[in-house]
Amino acid sequence: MGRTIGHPLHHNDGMTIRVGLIGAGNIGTSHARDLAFAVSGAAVSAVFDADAERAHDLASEVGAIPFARADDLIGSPDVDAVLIASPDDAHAEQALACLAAGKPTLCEKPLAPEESDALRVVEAEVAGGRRLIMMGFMRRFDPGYSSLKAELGASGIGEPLIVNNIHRNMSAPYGLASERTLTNMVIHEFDINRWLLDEEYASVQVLTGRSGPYTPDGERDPLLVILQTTSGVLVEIEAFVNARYGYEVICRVTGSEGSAVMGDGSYVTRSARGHRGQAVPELWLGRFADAYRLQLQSWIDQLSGRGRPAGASAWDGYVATIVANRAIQALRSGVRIGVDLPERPPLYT
Ligand code: ISE
Repeated sequence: MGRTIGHPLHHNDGMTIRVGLIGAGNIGTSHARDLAFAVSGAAVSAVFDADAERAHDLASEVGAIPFARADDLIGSPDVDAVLIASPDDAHAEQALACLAAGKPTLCEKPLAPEESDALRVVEAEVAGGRRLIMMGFMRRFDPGYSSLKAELGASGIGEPLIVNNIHRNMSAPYGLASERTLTNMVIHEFDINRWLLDEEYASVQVLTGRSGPYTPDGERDPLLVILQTTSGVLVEIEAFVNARYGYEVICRVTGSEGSAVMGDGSYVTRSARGHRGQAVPELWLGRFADAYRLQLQSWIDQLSGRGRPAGASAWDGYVATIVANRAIQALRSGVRIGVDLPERPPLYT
C-alpha cells in the first residue's frame, strides 16, 4: 500500500485504537476477540449488529458498548476506527458513511457484490484525498501465501506460467447461489492471485459440469474459473462450496524452473492405531487464524503510526469485484469475457 491509512490517531490515552465493530457474526466475533485479547494497541469500544442481543452479548464479552444503529457507532467520539463485518450487501454504504465521518476502516470482503457500488466507495475516497480503507483480504498476511510468493522468480521456480487454486468450503450455511460463490468466496482468489503475480487479468471463463447432490436447483457447485493474466499466465480456480469433508485452500504455482505448492497450513499428521492422517479445518477461521490476527495487527500499527504500509486498498476491493462481475457474465453466457480495468487513480499508486 503506497500510503498508510488515515493518519496516526491520538486518543484519550494516546496508546490505544478504539475500534467500533459493525457485524457480530462469525467473522465479526473472531475479529472482536482478536482485537480485545490478541492484538496490541487496540480495544473494541463499540459493537453494532442487526441482532441487538448478539451485539449486547459480544459487547459484554469484549468490554464494549452495544449500539442500536451503525451510523451512531460510526459517528461516536469513542470510536477511532471502524471494522465492517456486516453482510456483503451492506459494506459499500457503511464504508461510504465511514469515509464521510473521516474514520479509518477495515472492510471485510467484498467491498460490494456490484461493481457500481464498489466504484462509489473508491470515488468517495479519492474525493476525500486520503486512504482510509483497508480491505479484509487477509490471505495477503497468511504465512503460507507469503512463503509461496517468495518462491516466485529467478531464485525459485522461475517465471510463473500456471496457477492452480483449490478453495473448498465444508457446506453452505447461508445457502448456495453460484453468483454469490464468485462475489463472496472466489473473490479471495481474484485478489490473492493478483497479489502473487503482481499483474492484472485480461480474461475470465467459468466452466460448470456435474453438480453435487447438495446443490440447489438452478445453481452449480463446484465451479471451475479460468483466468488469463495480461502477460498470459493461466490461473485456474476450483470453487466447491459443499465439499462436505472440511475447509481446504491450496495454491500451486508452476514456473519456468519448477513448481511450489501452499497446502493447508502446518497441521499435524497423526499416525496411530493403524491410521495416519490430519484433522481438516471446518472453517476459514481455523485455517487463516494467523492471517486474520496479523492483518488486524498491521492495521492497528498503521493507524498508530508504527506500521509500514500493507494490506489491500479499496482499489483492490474494486478490482476484485469487477473481476467477480465479469466472471458472473462468463457464467451466464458460457463464453470467455474480457477484463478491462479503469485507470488506477494516483491515490492508489
Ligand atoms: C467466507 O466469507 C470467507 O471469507 C472465507 O475466507 C472463504 O473461504 C469462504 O468461502 C467465504 O464464504
